[in-house]
Amino acid sequence: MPTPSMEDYIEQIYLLIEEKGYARVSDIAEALSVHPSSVTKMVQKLDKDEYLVYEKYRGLVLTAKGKKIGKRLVYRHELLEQMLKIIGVKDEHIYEDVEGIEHHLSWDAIDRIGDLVQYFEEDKSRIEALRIVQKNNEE
Ligand SMILES: [Mn+2]
Repeated sequence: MPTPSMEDYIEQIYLLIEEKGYARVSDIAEALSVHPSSVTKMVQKLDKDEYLVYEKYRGLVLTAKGKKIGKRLVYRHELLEQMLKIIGVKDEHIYEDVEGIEHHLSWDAIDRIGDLVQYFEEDKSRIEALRIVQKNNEE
């Protein structure tokens, strides 16, 4: 199992490859606000653990295992953003809150949150009903 830090890297590398077709050490460093030397170190570890293949001059490619996990990590991040939005968390808090919780939930909890998001999305009047509760609690 990847550590939280490894998960952040795999997630970001997956996103970069999806968006740009490649992931450079400098892009990863910028996206994660870390020093390029930290990226190089982590990329070597991820290579050793077979999440990716790192070739100094050709760049970096996710293995099937890396892609599979990367896809789930991006899904988890997006699902948690959706959930926080539905329950009415302010936009300016959503990204940081997701970064704070995403590594600490079981996949069971993620699947149940998936059910919850589906429950609200299937019938928007449920979201409106929640907003009424929230409005009453404010007063
Ligand atoms: Mn994330």
